[in-house]
Amino acid sequence: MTQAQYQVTGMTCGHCEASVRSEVTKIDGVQEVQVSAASGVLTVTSATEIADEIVLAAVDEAGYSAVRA
Ligand SMILES: [Cu+2]
Repeated sequence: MTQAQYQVTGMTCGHCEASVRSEVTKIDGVQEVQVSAASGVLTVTSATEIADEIVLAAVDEAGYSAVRA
């Protein structure tokens, strides 16, 4: 099991969190997604490491931008 953290820009409320969670949860192999609009921190738990590009693309799909923390 592996965890990766990202810093997301632009989230302001629970709806933003839900959008990001929804897109990132769709990624193959993702087991748990924790996201906080207050801190901007996104934590992705998966069985095996997921390429940053895939997570960043999912965040982009939700309408936000992120960098690996
Ligand atoms: Cu929002």
